[in-house]
Amino acid sequence: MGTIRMDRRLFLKSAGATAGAVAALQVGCLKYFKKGRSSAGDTKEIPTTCELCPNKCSAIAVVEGGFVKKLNPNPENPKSRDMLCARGNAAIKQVYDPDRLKQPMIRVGARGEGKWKPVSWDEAFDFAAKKLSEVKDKYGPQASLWSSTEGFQEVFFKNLGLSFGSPNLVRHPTLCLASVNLAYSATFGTVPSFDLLNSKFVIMSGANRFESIITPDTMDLIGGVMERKAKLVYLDPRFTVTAAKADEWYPIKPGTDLAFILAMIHVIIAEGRHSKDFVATYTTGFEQLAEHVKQYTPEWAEKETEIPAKDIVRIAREFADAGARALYYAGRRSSWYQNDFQMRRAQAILNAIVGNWDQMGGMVPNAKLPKGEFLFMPWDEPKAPRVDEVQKEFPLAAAGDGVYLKLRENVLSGKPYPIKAWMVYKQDPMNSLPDQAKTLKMIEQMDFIGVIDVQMSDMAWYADVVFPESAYLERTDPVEVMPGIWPAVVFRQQVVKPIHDTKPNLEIVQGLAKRLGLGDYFDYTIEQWVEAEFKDLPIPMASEHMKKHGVWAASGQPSYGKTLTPDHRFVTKTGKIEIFSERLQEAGYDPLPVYAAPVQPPGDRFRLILGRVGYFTHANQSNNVWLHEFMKENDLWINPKPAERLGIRDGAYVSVSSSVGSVKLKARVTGEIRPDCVFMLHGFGKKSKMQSLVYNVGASDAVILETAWDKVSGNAAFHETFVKVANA
Ligand SMILES: Nc1nc2c(c(=O)[nH]1)N[C@H]1C(S)=C(S)[C@@H](COP(=O)(O)OP(=O)(O)OC[C@H]3O[C@@H](n4cnc5c(=O)[nH]c(N)nc54)[C@H](O)[C@@H]3O)O[C@H]1N2
Ligand SMILES: Nc1nc2c(c(=O)[nH]1)N[C@H]1C(S)=C(S)[C@@H](COP(=O)(O)OP(=O)(O)OC[C@H]3O[C@@H](n4cnc5c(=O)[nH]c(N)nc54)[C@H](O)[C@@H]3O)O[C@H]1N2
Ligand code: SF4
Ligand SMILES: [Mo]
Repeated sequence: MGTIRMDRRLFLKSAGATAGAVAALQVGCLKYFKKGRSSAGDTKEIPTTCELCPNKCSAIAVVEGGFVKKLNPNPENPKSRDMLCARGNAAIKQVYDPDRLKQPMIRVGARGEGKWKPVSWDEAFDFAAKKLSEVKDKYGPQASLWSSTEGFQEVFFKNLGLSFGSPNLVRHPTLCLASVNLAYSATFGTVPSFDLLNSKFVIMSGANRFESIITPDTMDLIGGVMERKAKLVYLDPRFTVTAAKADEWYPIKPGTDLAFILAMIHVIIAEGRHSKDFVATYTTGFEQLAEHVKQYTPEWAEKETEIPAKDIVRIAREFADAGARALYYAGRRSSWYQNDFQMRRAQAILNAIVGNWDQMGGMVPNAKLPKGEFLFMPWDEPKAPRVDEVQKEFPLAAAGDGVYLKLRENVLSGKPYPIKAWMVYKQDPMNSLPDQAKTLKMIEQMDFIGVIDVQMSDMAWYADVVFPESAYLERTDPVEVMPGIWPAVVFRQQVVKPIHDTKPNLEIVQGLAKRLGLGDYFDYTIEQWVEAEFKDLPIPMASEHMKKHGVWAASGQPSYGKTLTPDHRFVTKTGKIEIFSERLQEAGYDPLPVYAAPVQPPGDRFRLILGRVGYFTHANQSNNVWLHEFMKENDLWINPKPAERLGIRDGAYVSVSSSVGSVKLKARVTGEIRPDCVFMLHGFGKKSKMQSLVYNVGASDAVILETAWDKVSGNAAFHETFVKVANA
């Protein structure tokens, strides 16, 4: 493919209506939902915290006659900045969804057959406790797996797993951001925030902020970078909404961002444009870096990335000239390639050498706030080693979160020991892990599966017992402190009483704990828990304030530069920012990022890449009746050139096959993607008949994605699958 550098306006003209319309719809929907409070006679306005994605935006629920009528943004939150997105607004439909889980259920047919018996909570608890105890008696407590995704009540679930005696808690980070977090920690000793509001020059490697919403970054990109006319350079094999808004978009060859970054470093060092004082005072290993990047010329990188060398040189110069206010933005979902850690490390190093650390408009270490703790009765630490052998295989990874895909391999092989029970909280491994057939095998070999969810997810569909949690608008959750440039505390409180026979997670955990002989560890109420947390907050009358406002933010401007004193010790081995990392070297990894060209798909195949749209979160909101209006079925983006070669017409059904599975979905023939890759959204092709709008509609990418992971962090590598596309 030839090299393309697209000016945004030019592209919109040439691409016709589609890209523009999508951009307008998605960004427009942010604006549409932003303002407008309603009020009526008996109306109550109750502040709370949105739960529909990890951002934790502050919302104000308008309640009339016991019903949530509307959700408004709460301007007091500096992170969500008076914004509630389309999903946030549609949370109302989570409560009043006819498909939602309304009472506990026990499976009566075969797993996945969909035959359920509605039962009382006592029956559900007795059944699950009996099964968990049987597994514990036969195989030991370590034979139980406790998997979950972040959420305010996740703590109770994790504590149940630990007090049961299992070391095998596995969380979402190695499906999401483990490699980027580890790369920045390895370099700076911490994971910073990015001050987009004040930056002058931003480069983003596929961090699609106008659709993959992260607060405050998405708003800062609009209010900071766009309005101040700071420059945004965006690399993505797809023309996303962020590409449409960028000053320059490069459809980079997938998997080659590391080459682009190394060549930028090459140019900056060769031309002496790095921040010499900063490098000398705060970093270690610059000389090795200078030597190392000599090989990575812009001409070489052009061949790898398909971005013209002259543009790489110019971007490197502009970036270095913006200095402390230039940002190579980290991105969040870094579950891309098997060398993801090293790509993110190179970004961190590039940021370090222009001296943007702890500067206005640069990377800023997060300010934190203290919070009280509820003191519960402690239990003995689980004795067994983890089943995924994290410490041995991934010595630098966050052991407490586990390495999900390695864990699945070990569970399937039964080594180092068997896992026979699986408890799941707020997670859908059927759609969030690659290779669904493998996940199904893992399910098959379990003696017991219990799922706690608000809807009948595909994972719940294969469970033995389903515990319906109350929706977030129906419950009070633990207090959350959000570190950042503008740190804040948020509180989620009950807005309406549960309308069905559901319970908050704490009560589900307590019901199980009592029957497992672990009741004493959970002998408290949510009110006692949150009051203890309010205690150490730096807020006068914290409890009253949080109930009345739902959020508290430190006032005043961020204080930049606190760590910029020559005697400051970074939390790294040397106490400096580690450009060259001895720690990585000792663990057997490359101490400086080394480029290896990604394996290319053979002639008749395409690389499958993933991403998001602004109106769904992951795989879990396509059945929300309001959000469903935005998209009723997913499709496969394919470039017109290969489509023509294969005789594929826009809107026709195609089969998409990999070495592990095959799916059928509609083709979207579009110039908004490179010819060597295809793209599909996840969250469709559900197996659960209780997701009636999307059951068997469209396709799930989990069926065709193959298993691969990043070597250092263990993060899933979701963009390493090659697929064949043919008319169905
Ligand atoms: N194919 C593919 N896989 C991916 C990704 C991708 O883009 N494509 N993205 C990856 C990333 S970045 C991430 S973070 C992970 C996310 O992985 P998951 O957390 O598994 O993703 P979701 O689809 O959001 O599933 C969350 C589940 O929680 C349930 N839920 C929602 N609210 C509540 C609640 O209040 N209480 C309870 N108990 N349950 C609730 C939902 O109904 C849903 O079943 O997926 C990763 N996997
Ligand atoms: N609306 C919405 N917002 C969300 C979420 C959601 O589900 N929906 N999920 C939240 C979560 S948990 C996360 S982790 C974040 C994820 O947000 P991001 O970190 O922005 O990640 P994605 O949007 O999954 O993928 C980013 C882009 O990478 C591109 N890409 C693929 N391969 C390459 C490559 O080799 N090089 C480059 N340069 N680009 C490539 C894809 O085309 C895609 O557009 O979003 C968060 N915000
Ligand atoms: S970004 Fe949207 S879905 Fe996520 S917390 Fe904020 S309002 Fe809710
Ligand atoms: Mo994520």
